[in-house]
Amino acid sequence: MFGRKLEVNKLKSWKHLEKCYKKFCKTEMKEMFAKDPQRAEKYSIKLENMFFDYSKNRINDRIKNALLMLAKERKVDEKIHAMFEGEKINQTEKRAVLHVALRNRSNSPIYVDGKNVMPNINEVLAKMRKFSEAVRLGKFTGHTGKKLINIVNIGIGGSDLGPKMACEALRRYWAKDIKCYFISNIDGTACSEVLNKINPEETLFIVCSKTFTTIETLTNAKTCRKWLVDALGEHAVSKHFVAVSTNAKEVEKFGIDVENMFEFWDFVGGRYSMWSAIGLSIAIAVGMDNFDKMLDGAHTMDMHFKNTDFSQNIPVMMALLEIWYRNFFKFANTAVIPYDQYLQYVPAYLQQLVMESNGKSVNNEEKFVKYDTSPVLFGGAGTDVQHSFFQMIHQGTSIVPCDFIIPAISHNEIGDHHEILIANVLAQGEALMRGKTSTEAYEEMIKAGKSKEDAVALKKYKTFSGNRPSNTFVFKKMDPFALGMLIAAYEHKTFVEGIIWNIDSFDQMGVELGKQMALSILPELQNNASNIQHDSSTENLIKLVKDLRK
Ligand code: G6Q
Repeated sequence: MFGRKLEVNKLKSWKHLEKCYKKFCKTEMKEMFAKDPQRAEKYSIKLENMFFDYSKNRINDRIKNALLMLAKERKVDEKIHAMFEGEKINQTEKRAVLHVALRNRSNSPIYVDGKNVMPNINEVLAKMRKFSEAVRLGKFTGHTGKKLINIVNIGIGGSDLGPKMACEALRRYWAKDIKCYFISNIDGTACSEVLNKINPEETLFIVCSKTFTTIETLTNAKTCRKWLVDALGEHAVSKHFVAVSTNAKEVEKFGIDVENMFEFWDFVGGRYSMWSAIGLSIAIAVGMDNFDKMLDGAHTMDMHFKNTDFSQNIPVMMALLEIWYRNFFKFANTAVIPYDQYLQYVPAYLQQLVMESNGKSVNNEEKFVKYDTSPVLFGGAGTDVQHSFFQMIHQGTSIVPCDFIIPAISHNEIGDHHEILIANVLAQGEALMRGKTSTEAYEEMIKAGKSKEDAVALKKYKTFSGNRPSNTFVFKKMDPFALGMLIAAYEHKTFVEGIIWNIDSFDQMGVELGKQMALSILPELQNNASNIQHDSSTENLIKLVKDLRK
């Protein structure tokens, strides 16, 4: 369906953007701000309690229009429509892409292969409500009748990062007596550290795996199952283990009753699955009403994305700005910095969303692309990261466009902490944009009492080139609705970039390669015969580790 023959970098709008780049790449943002008092207003969008300021970017109206032309030429609107209509836009896996159906609060029918998917989705949501309420109220108890207060999510990648990020983001909404834990890594430490803290009688394990064949998850689940059976006996399993999967056969084979299974579907990609039953840990921690509010927030963003003119469309503008930097300025990195401790896992979550979706080099016509795709995304919570990688953000030779995320009200308003926090983030954005000339640096030092000699010697080191872009998202408070909006905005941004780059954002061949390769070396480590020929480095390393483990 995406059978467009003209390569993206041959399009008229792309060529026009190349010209725009040549003409404007040196234009200073601070000059554009000085010339246009309306700039902040002009380049910002408000949606419900979310405010998106993109005025600190190296754009003007001409560039914005050229970027919008690119979206038009790439027929972004048609492809958005195709996703919402349940068309199989994941072309390599021949699947529909319907995380939007999971939060389709209007309940309007969405058809895949002629079948409306909404009744099944609603059924699972109802099952999640019933089960999460029973756990929270102590009506569904453990084998010995004790309340289940430790919720352990076992899963990896998309079956871990979303629930872990959202549970942490919404920590202040947790039921008082409930604690959530996440076991993802195959490293035995991940399992041990959790199991050492909890009592089996009070523990519910949620095994999350779309395929139910992922070695890390199954190994961790087996270890936890044994731990539970050793403590409480085989009969206890049905009271302490539930599964979330698309694969009932494997769930049963593992030893979890399918009655205790929450279903999801192959039209939900792993990294887009926290809105499905993969979010069960979130629902138990914060309650289904709050989970629903998160879905409401995401749906609000979905409708905005689907129905709003691109010039005022938050995810589309986010994507176009990134394309501008990635493909024309050749900026290879981007950073996301939430100024909210509870959002500390958002960068890790987005790392997967963005890099797994768009870290591709073959286009939808089976050709290698001749332009850059996904940037490297990194980040961390402010203000911590100001004391680590911000040196590079301010003065490094590579420019890193930043997204700042700020809740105006903290969940923990203590003294003036939050005002100091906000002052920091706003100062960062301003400093990155304005920079500091060597004359300013010199004068500042003289004013602070430095000798002229020292001030001359140091002024270059204290110069900041500025003109470094950032977006700022402001929310009233980071509640479930706001979180839903924020995450959905990034999902759609990623999708739009994939459309423009003409790649399939919904497969993950690289992750699958990793799964396959680990299995090929395992028998050798376990002294089982293998006739696989490795390179000499790998052979040496296998031998070294085996010797050390003797
Ligand atoms: C996500 C990826 C990947 C996946 C994990 C776990 O989009 O496909 O991160 O989520 O590999 O897979 P399972 O859920 O099948 O265990």
